[in-house]
Amino acid sequence: MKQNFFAVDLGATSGRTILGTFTESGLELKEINRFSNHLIEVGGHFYWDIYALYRHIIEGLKLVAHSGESITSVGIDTWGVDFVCVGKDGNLLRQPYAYRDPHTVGAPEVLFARISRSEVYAKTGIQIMNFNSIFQLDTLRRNQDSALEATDKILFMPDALSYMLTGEMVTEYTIASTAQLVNAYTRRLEPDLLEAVGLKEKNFGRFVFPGEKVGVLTEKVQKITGLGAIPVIAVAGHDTGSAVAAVPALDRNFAYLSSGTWSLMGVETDAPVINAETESLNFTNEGGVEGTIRLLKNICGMWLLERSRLNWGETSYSELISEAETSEPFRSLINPDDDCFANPVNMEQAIMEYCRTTGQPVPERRGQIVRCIFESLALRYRQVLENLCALSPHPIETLHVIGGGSRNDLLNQFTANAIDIPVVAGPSEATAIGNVMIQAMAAGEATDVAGMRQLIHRSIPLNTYQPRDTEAWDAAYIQFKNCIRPN
Ligand code: LFR
Repeated sequence: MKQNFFAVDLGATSGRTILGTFTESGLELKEINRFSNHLIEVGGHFYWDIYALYRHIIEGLKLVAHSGESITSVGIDTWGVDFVCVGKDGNLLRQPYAYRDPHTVGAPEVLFARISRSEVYAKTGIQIMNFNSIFQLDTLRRNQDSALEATDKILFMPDALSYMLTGEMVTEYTIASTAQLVNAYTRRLEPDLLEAVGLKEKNFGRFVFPGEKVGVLTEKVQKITGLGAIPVIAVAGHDTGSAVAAVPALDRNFAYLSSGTWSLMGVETDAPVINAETESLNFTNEGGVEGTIRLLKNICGMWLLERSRLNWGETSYSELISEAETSEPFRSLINPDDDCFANPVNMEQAIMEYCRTTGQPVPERRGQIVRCIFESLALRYRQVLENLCALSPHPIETLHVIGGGSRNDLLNQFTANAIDIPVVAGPSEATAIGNVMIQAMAAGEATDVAGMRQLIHRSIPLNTYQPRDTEAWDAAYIQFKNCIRPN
């Protein structure tokens, strides 16, 4: 019988549900619903609306039920690090804080007074970013946050939504690894780190790995959706973990760039790579599927454009890209990872201000802003790739760009030019595909990731970009390095 896998893929600015089915010709994906996701600012803090996300998932499930299609299982992936507190009675205690909330600025240094930075990094291999759950939890603890004080269980976003659907509480490994509370070697929650933030293992759900069953839809959910007791599978709950599982590579000699709100650039390894270099360069070792590790770095990605675009009404991406294409090259550059771009009130102004204070021409037109963003991203990719080449256990011959950003021809070409190796772009729905893959493996319809990658390689159209104008990009790289100011 034909098996349909219902993938829920939630990003920081938008979410979608997708029905994935394997056919003779490969993998077929049908989008069921797509919706926006917003940071909600209340009293100077930023939250996510988990109930709205839940409602969209229910809507998606209903749409499939009404269409008469069957669903074999459901899997949920989301962005990393954020979580909800659940009380003893099973109720969610507050909407989850969003990782861009400024309450964690300076939080790592406060924690490191009790447990050193090197010890935290040596155990987890996770790059220090102030929004990692460990720092969020420590901030809430210091602030005597009422939700944390009343919490019985902490559930990460995908696990919290699975809980709302099934009533079962789990802690899935890939999403937990983003928290900086998992030991990279034992692949379990690390008691010393839990203790450092005042928690115990009993404050988390049953620990599971991708492919394990969370539970089945509760009777209430069955009733409102019109579906049966369908299993919910823990996929790679971390979106980047699902996306990288779907890189259409046939060997290991590649780097990937998972391109969405963030640009995640890295390589896949069989074991954690935790040493003095990875620590000083602040590279992360996130947990992946089939025991793999993603040695990568977060780069501020399409967030720069998504946020700038808020000032530009309904202008389409293709219009903005063509305006960038006809703008002057290398007029002004920014460091995409400068702190000033983390959550500015006005992104366009923040970019202009950066150019002004670094003595560069200030972009005035939209096309100039967009060109500045794309060129700066491509040059930052080059910088991170240089580090990766030194750290990676494998040679890097190709860059696979996956995710929504892989549809951006201009940026793909800029990237190939900047890094001077070929860029292979696609699939753009890598995260949903990875999510479906893990469900298919759990259902016995697929055997392993390598086989799935071959299938994606065969059945999804990919575009290759060869490097061009490399001399001009070499000169621009020097210009880029000169415009970087200390964070
Ligand atoms: C991408 C992502 C990144 C994570 C960031 C914040 O969507 O999951 O991997 O570092 O969001 O959670």
